[in-house]
This record gives sequence, C-alpha cells and structure tokens, in this order.
Amino acid sequence: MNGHNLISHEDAAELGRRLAAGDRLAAPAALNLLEQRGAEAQERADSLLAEISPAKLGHESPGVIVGITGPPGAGKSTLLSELIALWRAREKSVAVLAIDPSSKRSGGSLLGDRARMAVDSRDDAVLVRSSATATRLGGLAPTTRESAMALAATFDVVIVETVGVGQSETDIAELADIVVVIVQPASGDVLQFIKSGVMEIPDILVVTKKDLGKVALNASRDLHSALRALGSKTPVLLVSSVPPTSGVEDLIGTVEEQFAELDLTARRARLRRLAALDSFTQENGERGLRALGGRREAEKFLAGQDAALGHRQLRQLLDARAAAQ
Ligand SMILES: Nc1nc2c(ncn2[C@@H]2O[C@H](COP(=O)(O)OP(=O)(O)OP(=O)(O)O)[C@@H](O)[C@H]2O)c(=O)[nH]1
Ligand SMILES: [Mg+2]
Repeated sequence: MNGHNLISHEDAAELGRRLAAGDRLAAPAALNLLEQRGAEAQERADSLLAEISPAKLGHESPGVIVGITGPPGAGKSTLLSELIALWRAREKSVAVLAIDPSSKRSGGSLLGDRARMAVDSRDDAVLVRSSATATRLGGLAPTTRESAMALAATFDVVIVETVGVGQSETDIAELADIVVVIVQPASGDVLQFIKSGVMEIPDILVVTKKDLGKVALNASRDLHSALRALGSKTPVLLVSSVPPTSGVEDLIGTVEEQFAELDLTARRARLRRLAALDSFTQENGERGLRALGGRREAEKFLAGQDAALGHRQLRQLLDARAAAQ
C-alpha cells in the first residue's frame, strides 16, 4: 500500500479509542486501516488494536462474532438480510464482513449480494463490508480476524460470512464466538458436508429453504442422525428466508443463548492462541513446530502466557522461543 495514504499513529490510536467508546462512525476508517498491508500499515493497525485490546478495555470486546459459512447458493446472503432486519428490530447494531473467496466471483456477485442484502444505507447501526481478502483454499486473510475484533468493540453483532470451501470452515472457527454452518437441502450437499469431517466445527447447523418441504426435512433428519452417531448435541435449525420467513427468530435466539453461556474470556483467549500457533505453523512448517518441542509443548507454552495478549504478540513469543532453541 501507498505510504502516503497512511494516517498517523495518533490518528490510528484515536480511531481505536473511538471504537472503544462505542463510536460506530469510526468503523469504516478503522476497517480501511486494518485492511492495508505492509510493515508500516501493520504498525498503525497495532496502535489501533491496542486501544481495543482486552488488556486496555479490561474485558473482551463485547459484541458477538458470528461466523456464517456454507456452500455457494446455499442461501447465506438471503438469510443474512433477514438476520440483519430482525436484529435491527431488536435495536441491535449489526456489522457484516462478507468475504469473497475467489477471483472467479467478480464484482458482479458482490453487487448481487448487496442488492440481496437490502440494507438501509442511512442506518449507521448497520455496516456491510464485502472484501476479497480470502486467501488460499478459501481460507481467511489474517486481517479478517482483526477487522472482526475491531467491529466487536462497537457493534452488538458482527457477522463474518464466508463461502464454505476447503479451509474456510476451520478458519472461521478460529475467529468466531459462534459458528453457524449453512447446509442447503440437496442430498449431495448434505452428504458432502457429513463426509467432509467438519461436523464438530459448527455450534449451530442451519438447513435453509425450509419452504421446499420434504427435501428440507430429510436434510435435517440426515444431519441429526450423523450428529447423533458422533454423540454431538449441535442444534439443527430449519429456516426459510423467503416470505413467509420462518425459523430466523429461532436462529437468533439460539445464537444469543449460546453466546450468553460462553465463557467469552476463555474462548477468545483460546482462539488467539490457536491463531498464533496456526500462523506460526503455516510459515515455519513442521520444522518450526519441532523447534518449539512439538505442538503439545507449543500449546502448553501459549497457555502459560497472559490471556489478554493479542494473537500477534503471542506469535512473536513463539518466534522468539523457536529462535532461542
Ligand atoms: N426457496 C427458497 N429459496 C431461497 C431461500 N433462501 C435463498 N434462496 C434462493 O437461493 C438462491 C441463493 O441464495 P443466496 O442467498 O444468494 O445464497 P448464497 O449462499 O449467498 O450464495 P453465494 O453468495 O453464491 O455463495 C437465491 O436464488 C435465493 O433466492 C429460501 O429460504 N427458500
Ligand atoms: Mg452470497
């Protein structure tokens, strides 16, 4: 990124303070800053993030981060616009980060999404940001985590929407408080999901297009029995996002219930440690892990660090430890 476009450290910190104070109007500029790459931009991002860190706030960012993932065409965007409307009706502010995974999906699909998410542009309690920041195999860019955290400082609900291909389910599980996986009622889709070995990732499973009737009921039944075989109690909800909508209230209720029961401090600390170890491993491979004495040792080391440390600080500690071996 062009250095001339960078704001000063002071301005970056001020953006962070505004977010911490609940000023949603600071969010777009904060996201612009966090999405910039390069060492200098990273330092500015750190100044912003320090202001909304649990160490500074004295608690975790209070908004719920909901990850929503599912295959193309499953009905994610249509469901999202219903979720936004219902959460707004409950006077909750909502931010959406829609992650576009591939160059194949051009600006056209993003525009289509925006049209499908019929959002009132004058409502500053709703922010929708589409970005093409996904990386390899549909995985999320590191900046997505930071953007989500920044938004959770000031929005009640932060939704990260990704197209479920390959890496994205696991990545979303490393940044979201509640992971919602969308399955559409087509037998191929349901089977593929069951076979994909990621059944333990979702906190909530949603079968869309309930209005299609029997095929949706069958999908839900198949998922239930696959979950039962695993001894999993993950709820399966049926929703219809086209009028007359149904099940969307239940989904909101379930998200809020699970979030209320979460030990947020523990969950977020665990996610930061996971993210730190993952980024370390991606860069340094198995050899890097061996330098840390193996994954187990690395996890133990991380668990012994201050729970309020950010994932990048934890990553630096891992780097230093590996270098010292
Ligand atoms: N019958 C029915 N159709 C639905 C429902 N929800 C979505 N659809 C339709 O399914 C198609 C795909 O919906 P989207 O919301 O664009 O799905 P998506 O998961 O966002 O798709 P991508 O953005 O391509 O990944 C559209 O034609 C929708 O109108 C539903 O509840 N019932
Ligand atoms: Mg979509």
